[in-house]
Amino acid sequence: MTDLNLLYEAILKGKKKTAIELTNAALEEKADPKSLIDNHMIKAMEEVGRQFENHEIFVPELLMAGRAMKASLNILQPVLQGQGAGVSIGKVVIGTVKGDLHDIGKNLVASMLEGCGFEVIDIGIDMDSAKFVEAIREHKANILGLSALLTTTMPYMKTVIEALKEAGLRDQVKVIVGGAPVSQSFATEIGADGYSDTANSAVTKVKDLLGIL
Ligand code: B1M
Repeated sequence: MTDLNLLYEAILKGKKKTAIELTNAALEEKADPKSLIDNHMIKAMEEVGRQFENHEIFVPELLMAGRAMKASLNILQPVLQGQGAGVSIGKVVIGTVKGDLHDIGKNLVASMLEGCGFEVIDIGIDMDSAKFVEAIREHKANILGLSALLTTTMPYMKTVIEALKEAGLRDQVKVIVGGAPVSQSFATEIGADGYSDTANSAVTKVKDLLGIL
């Protein structure tokens, strides 16, 4: 059996190749992808964040850990997405807001939503309000998901909500916000419809907002 502590270590130390090998091995042994993510991979990123904050590691190590995490997630995402194949219970446009390059959490939220039957249009990172408006118009989405990981970029979520109002689209979409510095009180303050702190609870929140639960 694969020692999943080694997966935690591989991501923490930014060893992409090892992380890929261990993820593949765990999948072959029928490990649950959600459990791998929640119990090992996210925990490694939390530790990376702690070490970065304490100046024990620096941006290069942050980058390497991020790459190892993404490589493992890339392997797991098709499995998560496949769990909801063939159905569409709603259309979600999702992206990370302007100035923010963090996408691991956003990608995870997108995969979980897809795995639960949503059609997801992921427009990427560093997105300005015009891009969000354009995507909602084009895809006629009924949910907008905004992600931000920096205290300096989260205020931009409000700018996007204001842009939706100006474009006359605010009543057509429910807006859900998330990311490490975001909170329920911030979501309420900026006029978002929902907030969630994890990818799993984002699915429940989106269903709740659409009255699917
Ligand atoms: Co950066 N970074 N980073 N970083 N980075 C943080 C966020 C930080 C908290 C680290 C720290 O100091 N402890 C800190 C922010 C401090 C602050 O604002 N208060 C920070 C900083 C400072 C920076 C730079 C400024 C560093 C520098 O250059 N000096 C720089 C900024 C770049 C930019 O965006 N303009 C930077 C850069 C980077 C990398 C590019 C190197 C890399 C990102 C790689 C990538 O994403 N492709 C990176 C990483 C890896 C991190 C940490 C270590 C890990 C983030 C992560 O992926 N977590 C992070 C520390 C931490 O968060 N503990 C940190 C795992 C992921 C699964 O969790 O993204 O929180 P998370 O997503 C969760 C939930 O938040 C939620 O669900 C997800 C799954 O459960 N969620 C949603 C997320 N989005 C959601 C949307 C929803 C609902 C739920 O609805 C739509």
